[in-house]
Amino acid sequence: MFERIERVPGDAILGLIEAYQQDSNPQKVDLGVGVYRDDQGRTPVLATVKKAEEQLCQNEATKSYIGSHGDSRYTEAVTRMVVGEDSATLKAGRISTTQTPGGTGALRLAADFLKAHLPNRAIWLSDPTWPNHPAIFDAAGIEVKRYPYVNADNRLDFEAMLAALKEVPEGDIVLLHACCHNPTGFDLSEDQWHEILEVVKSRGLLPLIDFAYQGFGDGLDQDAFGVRLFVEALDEMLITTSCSKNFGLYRERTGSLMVLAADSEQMQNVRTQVAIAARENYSTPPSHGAAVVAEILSSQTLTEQWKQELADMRGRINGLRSDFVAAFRPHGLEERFAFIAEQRGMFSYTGLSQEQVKRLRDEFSIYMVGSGRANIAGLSEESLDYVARAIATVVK
Ligand code: PLP
Ligand code: TYF
Repeated sequence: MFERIERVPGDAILGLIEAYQQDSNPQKVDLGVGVYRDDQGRTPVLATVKKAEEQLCQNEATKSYIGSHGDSRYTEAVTRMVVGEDSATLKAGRISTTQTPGGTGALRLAADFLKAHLPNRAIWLSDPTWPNHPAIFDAAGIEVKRYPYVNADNRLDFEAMLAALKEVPEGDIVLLHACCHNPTGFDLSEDQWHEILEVVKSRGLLPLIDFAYQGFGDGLDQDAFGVRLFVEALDEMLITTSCSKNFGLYRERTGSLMVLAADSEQMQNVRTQVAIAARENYSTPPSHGAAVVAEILSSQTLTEQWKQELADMRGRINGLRSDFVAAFRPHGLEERFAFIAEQRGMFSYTGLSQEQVKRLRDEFSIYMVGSGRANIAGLSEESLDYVARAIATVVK
């Protein structure tokens, strides 16, 4: 029965991990998969996560299932972190939060919920976006469409984005990246968020904001600007979140789906349907990562320490961005690559072609995604000059 099943290439981003591991060049540099790295190229467990785990190990009383919506200590804490302590929408009981297996699980849960209850609506994604976005919505049976995001000069094309959104049919779903846009690193300014909001309102669109990098751009509150603006201005929207990056919990699969409804009555109705979608998908979420986050966010001391760890990660990335631009100076390319310091989050769309990316890999053992996306956190003070020189070579 399986003889007709064809082999397919795996995820291009994850495939880079293996290719990099097999490269024996001691100068090799991994700018591929989006995980944070320290100056030694490691992705260590955060100290606050270790402490929380020790406490859990001592105190955890059961491994019995948690409910479909997960651990309320976790969901309440992440909701406050995302929408802010003073959110009127939160106080009005209009937000339902469900713990999910990572941000990816939240996206799939959102997709299944939307497919079941709002059929025949397309979802609009930025072009480009994270490749798993179209894959997930397509797999759930939702039609995927695109709005432009960058222009031919590799800059944010806000005018084109806005113009395209003004043409989206009423009631369609629009996916927006809250911050640290993957793969480009280009984020919306506060004014631009306001402009998008006006279009969303006037066309009656349903926003789904993917918030996978809170705290990796400019700060926990700063990165939430667009999300909070929308949460207080709209009756209905969805938010997917992830603790993979900001708590470094990648493999523990820790995320959430938030659904906003017009009033608390509708929120409760929606909530029962999200639970059904979860049950049909994976039943109940894994516990450990969310328990760690709850442990940290319920202790003032741990929270302060975690915020410092997060600030250190963010500071290292933003420092590398300006140092990287400076490393292009001896090659006369500082101006050409100045945009790297303006981008936010782990990723930079470098504007390099597929061919140039291939040369970097073949001739210099520098690995980045074929689209020209580089994980800035994969650089180190030691490799900056080597990478800048290699890029100077392939662009000349
Ligand atoms: N959304 C975006 C844009 C991402 O880049 C990622 C991955 O890192 C996710 C969602 C989901 O991440 P995870 O499933 O690891 O929490
Ligand atoms: O874009 C990235 O590199 C991260 C990690 O299937 C990732 O978001 C990449 C591919 C994938 C899952 C996670």
